[in-house]
This record gives sequence, C-alpha cells and structure tokens, in this order.
Amino acid sequence: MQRRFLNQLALAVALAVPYAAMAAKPVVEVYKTEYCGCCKHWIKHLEANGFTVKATDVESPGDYREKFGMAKKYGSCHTGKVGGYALEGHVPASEITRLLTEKPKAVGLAVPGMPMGSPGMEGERKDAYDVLLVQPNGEATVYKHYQGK
Ligand SMILES: [Cu+2]
Repeated sequence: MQRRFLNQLALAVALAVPYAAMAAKPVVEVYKTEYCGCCKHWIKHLEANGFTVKATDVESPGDYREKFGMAKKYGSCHTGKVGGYALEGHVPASEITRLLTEKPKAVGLAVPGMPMGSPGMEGERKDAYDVLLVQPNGEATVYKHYQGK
C-alpha cells in the first residue's frame, strides 16, 4: 500500500517538473499596434517556446520603446519587456532565454527593422541579421549573429 503511494508520488513529481520549468519563465509584455500581423507571429513564436505573453494594442509602440530606454535607431514594429529588460523587434526566444540566464548589464535586446527570416518574419527569403545587446548609452554589441541563406 505504502509502496504504491510512493510510486504514485514519484509519478506526480515527474509530471510536475516540466510545468514548474515552464512556469519559471517570466511573462513577456508586448506593445504593438492592432494591425501588426508579424507581431502576432512573433508572439506565437514566444508562446511555442514556453513564454507567457501579455500583449497590449497601443497607438504608438515607439512611446514604450522610449519609456524602456531603448534607443530609437534600433526601432522595429513592437516593443516588449521581460524581467526588467526591453525587447525590440523580432528577437528570437533562444536569445531571450539566454539574456534571462546570463543577466548582463544592459537595456535589453533588439533586432532593428524587420529582417526576413527572423521569428515572425518567415518567408521565402532568409536574410542575415544580428540580435543586439543594447546599453543605456545607446551603444550595442552583437549578442548573436544569424546567417542568411
Ligand atoms: Cu514585425
């Protein structure tokens, strides 16, 4: 009887672990315009990678970009916030996870413009693009380079 209980307990723990791991990922706040299609595709990409997304339609996502301290020159179609960091544009989930693990001193990550082939911008073409780690003074370093093809 007791052994059976322990087996069931072990099973319950095994089942609970993946959920606990997912719950550990913080919520990504996203600010976008109502009509932005690629923004929705990017949100789906984040959700498919275990993030919870709280999206808000706004008149001007640029106001939020400014509020979050992200330099205008890195601007894209949507602005987000996660774990105290700003996210600008079509930033891949893998770099967001890395950011939250490494916790560097920075404003956040940006993929300026809307490069073809970035998450949410899938199509016939795949352009090379950089995920930038942006500093409060507006300078940036390449956090990850994606090859085009
Ligand atoms: Cu876009």
